[in-house]
Amino acid sequence: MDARLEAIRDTVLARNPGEAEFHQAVTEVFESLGPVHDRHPEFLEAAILERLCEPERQIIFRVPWTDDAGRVQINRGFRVEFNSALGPYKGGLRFHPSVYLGIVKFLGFEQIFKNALTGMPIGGGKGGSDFDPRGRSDAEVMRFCQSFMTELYRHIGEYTDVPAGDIGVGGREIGYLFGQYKRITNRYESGVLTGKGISWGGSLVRPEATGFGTVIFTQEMLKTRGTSFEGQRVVVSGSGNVAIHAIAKAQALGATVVACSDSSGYIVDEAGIDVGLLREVKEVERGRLKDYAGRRGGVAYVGGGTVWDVDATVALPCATQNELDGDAAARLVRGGLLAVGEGANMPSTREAVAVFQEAGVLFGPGKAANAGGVATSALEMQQNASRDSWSFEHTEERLTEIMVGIHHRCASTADEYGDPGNYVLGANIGGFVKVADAMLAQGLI
Ligand code: NDP
Ligand code: 2IT
Repeated sequence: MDARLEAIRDTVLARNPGEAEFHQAVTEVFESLGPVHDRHPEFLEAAILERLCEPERQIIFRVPWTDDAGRVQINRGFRVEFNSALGPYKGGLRFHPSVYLGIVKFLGFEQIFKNALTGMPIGGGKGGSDFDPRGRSDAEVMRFCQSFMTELYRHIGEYTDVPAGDIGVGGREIGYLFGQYKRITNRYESGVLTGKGISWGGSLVRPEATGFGTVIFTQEMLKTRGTSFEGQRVVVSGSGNVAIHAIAKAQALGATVVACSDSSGYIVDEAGIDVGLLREVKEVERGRLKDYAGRRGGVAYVGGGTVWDVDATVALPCATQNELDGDAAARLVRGGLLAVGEGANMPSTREAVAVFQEAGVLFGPGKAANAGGVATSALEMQQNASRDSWSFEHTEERLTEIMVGIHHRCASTADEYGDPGNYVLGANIGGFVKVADAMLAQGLI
């Protein structure tokens, strides 16, 4: 890492102790930014990096609620409003027991650059709670969401901060959150949240957008090697929102997706995953992958272990951060891996990324490859602002244009900085320069 940037990075780490994922995300971005600061010394003079790493606002709050047995439960809520240079803070809410400030800050930091890459007018933010929705009834989830919004509402708004979903937050949760916001504020402010239901201000394609976008981005990478998804053997991790739609799109483009996972294990379905059955089990019944294996013949269920033991030509990590380490990366490379498209945020460790890059594997980092979700959220905001709703075809066309555009921006930035094919460099520099220019123009704030 450039020595000037390393000194700034060390100060950031010391100021934010114990936040390992935030440290990792900052380090990874800083490793790309040396050449930009050679060309733009004004960014150093204006302390752009120091400012970028300090969130504009961090909100931590108590979320009290009662469970179905009448017992009082207390969770912790977060919203980190990281950077508003390009537009209102924008980013999802994660409900998972692992959530703490370091996770919210890593996600919020990544979101700044991701949102910049989309070309849409959105800043970066993220939030969530250590609430675990697993095994909770709808009524419990509703009471939790209502309590969460009873504090959050005063910090958000269509021109201020626009949350959406992430792990553990899907259409059901967005519905309860929107209902409580509307009740407290007495405003039908559609643009305050995205990922809404289609009859009350949601956008077609938003549920599919992250997974579809990841596959579109990966297809663009494959094209640079004269190939496509046709005939590829694909492994996907996770079996939630992003994974399901990545599987569907990859198979629509002619690939066979032979494996996917949840936090308990993984399935191997050599015939290609039956997306209809997967959605029935995961989305309708809120069941486990083990149930999928029980219902479909010829499927192996492996409890525990790692889905990255299954050979693939294309890997799409769509579960969570640091789920694919250096050893797994080396195994995948030995098995004939051609490309990786990150549907999740920071799923590959820094060691894994190094293994992929050294082996010449096409590697699309999350902040570029999974930007289709937030980009379609911005399309939802456009529809809300104009009180309009677009067709599936039109919206998917916009998503495709945006993903092709992000691929082009990353690839051409990597070329410009003398490292063709390095999408990590292209994404980090491409996102950073846009935000840094806006911050310079807006003065010392
Ligand atoms: P979901 O909650 O719908 O699904 C998450 C999936 O990942 C589940 O299969 C879950 O398994 C698995 N998973 C979660 N945490 C862990 C863990 N600690 N260890 C192993 N498996 C785990 O979330 P999404 O599909 O929305 O999100 C997946 C990833 O994509 C996240 O990294 C998210 O930040 C990212 N992302 C999401 C976007 C969106 O629009 N939703 C946009 C861009 C990125 P189990 O059911 O067993 O918990
Ligand atoms: O990580 C992400 O980009 C998301 N969870 C989606 C954010 C959004 O505002 O749609």
